[in-house]
Amino acid sequence: MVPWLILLASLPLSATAGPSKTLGVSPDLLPKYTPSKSGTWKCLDGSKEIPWDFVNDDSCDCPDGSDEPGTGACPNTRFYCKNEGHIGAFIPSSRVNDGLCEVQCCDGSDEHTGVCPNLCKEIGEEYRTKRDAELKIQRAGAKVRASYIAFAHQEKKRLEADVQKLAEEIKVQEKEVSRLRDIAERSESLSQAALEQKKKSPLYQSFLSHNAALKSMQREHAKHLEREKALGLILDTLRTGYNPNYQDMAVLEAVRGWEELAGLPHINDVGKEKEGENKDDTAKQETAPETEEPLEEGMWTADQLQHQLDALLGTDYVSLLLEHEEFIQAPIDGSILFELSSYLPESILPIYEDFKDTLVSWLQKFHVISGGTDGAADSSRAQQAYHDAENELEQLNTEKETKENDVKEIFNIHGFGAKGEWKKLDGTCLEKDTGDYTYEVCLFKEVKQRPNNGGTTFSLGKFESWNPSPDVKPGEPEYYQKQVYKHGTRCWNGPERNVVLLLTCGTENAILTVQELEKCEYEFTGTSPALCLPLVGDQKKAGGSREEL
Ligand SMILES: [Ca+2]
Ligand SMILES: [Ca+2]
Repeated sequence: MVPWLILLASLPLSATAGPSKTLGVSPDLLPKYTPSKSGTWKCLDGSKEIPWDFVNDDSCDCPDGSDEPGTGACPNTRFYCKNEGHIGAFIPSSRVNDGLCEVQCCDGSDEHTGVCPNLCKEIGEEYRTKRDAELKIQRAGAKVRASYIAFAHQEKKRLEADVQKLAEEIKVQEKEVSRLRDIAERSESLSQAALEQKKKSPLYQSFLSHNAALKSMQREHAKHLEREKALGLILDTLRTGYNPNYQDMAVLEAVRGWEELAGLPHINDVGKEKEGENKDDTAKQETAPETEEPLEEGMWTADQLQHQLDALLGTDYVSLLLEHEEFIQAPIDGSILFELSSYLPESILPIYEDFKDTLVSWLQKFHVISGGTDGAADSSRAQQAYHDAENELEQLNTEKETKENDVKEIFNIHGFGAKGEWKKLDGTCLEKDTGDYTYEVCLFKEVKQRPNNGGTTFSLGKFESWNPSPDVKPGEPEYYQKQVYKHGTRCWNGPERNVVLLLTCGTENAILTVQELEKCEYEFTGTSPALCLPLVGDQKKAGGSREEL
């Protein structure tokens, strides 16, 4: 028992002699800094066993330096300051007992007692106040961020609905293109002879006669209108210029007759009329010739005749004839072509059905073809209609593709973020007035510099990417803390202007500072709620899955 007592009593003595054996040891390694029963200790890398007394004896014994955590005796080792009341930190062991107080070690534990004051209480309090304020901002910003994410999902739904609508429109338009192509091909590929044969159709001939008759009527009608106008003028002259004192009955009768026909008051009454007295009669008289018999259904009014007849007369009868032919054509029962469908695999059937009509027309073409040239003039209108329809189809397809890409972009980590939190800010413009200039950052678009007192506005660059550093993984929070805008207006005798925008979490989208670090190299700082990640505790409270909705 006695040797044990001596040993126990000697331990605190040796501990007070030098620094504590665990000085400079980080909390995770503390359990490893205990002596064995025989009073020895193994270096952390296991390479050597040394007496426990050799730990922190200011002499390097272990190859990995692990026996000197609290002194600067071993090169390239770290010293841990506990910093009670604040947060623990590491410093290089070379700074231990060098006579200088380290900022990182607010407890002064890197120097002998009494050398450095312990400031951890004040620093810790200050740190916590600052941190609480930051957390408050982060919490508020995270709420805004959640609304951005909800927006991205709405936007995705909206775009997807648009895409679907466009797909339906495209289907309809494809059928239209196919129909018009068929007509155009038929009219173009028809031999002159075959076309002539078709033109012998009584229906077509009747159309031509109707057309010729209508044209003649139109011409005659125009002539009569001219003539009526001229006669009216003659009679008007007679009406106002004849002398009633001669009592020439033939003239008076002609004047009366014209007045009745043209709805005019008698010339002798014109002067006598007092305002309001005979006005009603006159009005009745004047409107009398305008009341015409009602039109039969489908008949044209004088106005339609004047404005719509030319368009009707310009009808492309050849296209109409071909279209009519296709319209009344019944499927040919028993033909090989139509039986073919029963031999085709199901996957090909819809395509086959779509082009069946075209195929029939082609076969018919080969059947009648005689090597003649086509009637190009007749088919030009059909071609035009076909090309117009095709252009429209192309436009629809482009629009659909654009929207499909937009959908993909929303949740792209290289674009608007994995949760689409940046989509809401696409094109949002933020301004910063620095006195001489106003800087405008349109997110994901362009940065501009506008002089406040007149002058040229320069582009400082167009959006290029998020943080391009190879050390930062796309999708990680750090990735979204930096935006790069490149290829702005070239500086005079210099490079193109460009901007690095450094962002942090904030409740507002704002540009805080603008600096030209080097010629034409700008650094902006700013804040955005899109960077405010939900606090871990808050996320759990909210069920954690809210963002995924
Ligand atoms: Ca040692
Ligand atoms: Ca020091």
